[in-house]
Amino acid sequence: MCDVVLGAQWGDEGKGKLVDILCSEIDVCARCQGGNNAGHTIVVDGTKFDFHMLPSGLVNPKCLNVLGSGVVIHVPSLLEELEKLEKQGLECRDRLFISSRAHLVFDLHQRADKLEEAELSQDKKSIGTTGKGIGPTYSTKAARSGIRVHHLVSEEPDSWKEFEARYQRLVETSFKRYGKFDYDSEGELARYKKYRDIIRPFVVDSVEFMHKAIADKKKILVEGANALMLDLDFGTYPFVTSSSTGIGGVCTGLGIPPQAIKNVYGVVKAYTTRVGEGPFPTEQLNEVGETLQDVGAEYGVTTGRKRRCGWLDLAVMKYSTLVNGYTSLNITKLDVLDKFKEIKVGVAYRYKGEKLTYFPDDLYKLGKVEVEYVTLPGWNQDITPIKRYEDLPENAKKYLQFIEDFLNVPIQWVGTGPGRDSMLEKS
Ligand code: 2SA
Ligand code: GDP
Ligand code: MG
Repeated sequence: MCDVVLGAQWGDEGKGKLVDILCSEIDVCARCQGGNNAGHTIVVDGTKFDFHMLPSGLVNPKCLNVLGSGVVIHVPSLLEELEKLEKQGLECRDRLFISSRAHLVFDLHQRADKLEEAELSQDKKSIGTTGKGIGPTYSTKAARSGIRVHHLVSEEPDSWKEFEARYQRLVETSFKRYGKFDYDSEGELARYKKYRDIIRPFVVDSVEFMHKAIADKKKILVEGANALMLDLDFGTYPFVTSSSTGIGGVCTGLGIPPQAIKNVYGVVKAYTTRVGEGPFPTEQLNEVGETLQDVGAEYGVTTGRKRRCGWLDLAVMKYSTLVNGYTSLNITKLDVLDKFKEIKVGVAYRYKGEKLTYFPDDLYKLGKVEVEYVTLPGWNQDITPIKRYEDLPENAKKYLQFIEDFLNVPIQWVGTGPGRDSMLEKS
């Protein structure tokens, strides 16, 4: 059976940390969507590991790691990340498996990403992407002109010729769309010719790999990247990423049936952050937001951008719970709220004075809602040394109970710091 870790808000909830902790008892850790736009920071005994493209399960030496067919792969970044992790002492090469069906991200896609953003910015409508070529790669995938890993590593006669032809078509389509720009396509092709042999040993049919692992009763953990509110269908479109970041992406990105999924862990930051543009109803453009940003060290792991901050939004969480069906929650970064005298929680939206009973599909509406808040007392205590849930201050427990009651989903873990040992399990 597979368990799944999913981001429940706008990302950076601390999924990587939970994945790392769970992976001590996991045989296979798999990513099903996204690319190196993701950023997961894991802290082990004071050493910080940053993951972008690779699964966080690599920190655990016994865990095998898979990049599924729904993932998009920028080969040079993957190799760079691999080398960096190896320099930090992680033996990764024998434990990494890449789906032959995954699509390749070329530098070309990254250029297109930036050109697209520049175009949108003229009307002040940029998405605030990470610039990693994610949108353009999923676009070429959907347009059926993308290039997959098996195209790169094939040893069939003429396969390299076919790869070159597909690549040239991508370049030409891009020139048609954005106008001809200066681009070293020959240089890129030459690099890919070398990557063929480097990448080939990692490549597997991930459908076969996953189903064998299921049949062998291996413990599998799926690591979600980004989060539900960035989902292409269910997020705050168009201010979203271009993959299925919710529960659906697990099946479409790994080729496993829903019956194979057991627990769905929703990772929820005790407040809310968002990086990039788009509506954010509980955002605090004031001292509260600045304190959350500062105390929570809220900077993008991939781009270094400051994350926007605000109160926990349970209207978002209610919607996210509906779509993903969490079986339990991990509330993270509770320690960041330690010094607040009062803590607000968004519980509902009003539009034109009327309470909304659903999460708005239309960004125009979402941008205009008024948030109804409940104010809860803070605990004004450093909770970082606490090692048992029972020992949390009463007001912290009340805050957590409020979330649990509102969403009707049990809280299983509470994060009180970035390290592995700063995770309280609720019995
Ligand atoms: P993209 O690059 O096409 O996926 O961007 C589209 C939107 O998705 C948001 N997005 C993210 N939001 C939070 N965290 C992400 N990962 C990095 C991190 C981000 C960083 O862990 O900090 O370093 O800036 C991530 N990746 C994509 C993005 O901001 C756009 O709103
Ligand atoms: P992810 O994308 O969901 O994996 O999250 P990120 O790694 O992008 O961002 C979460 C950040 O918060 C990382 O720097 C973590 O080390 C840190 N973090 C995770 N859990 C906690 C926690 O409970 N408390 C504190 N203070 N930091 C945490
Ligand atoms: Mg992140």
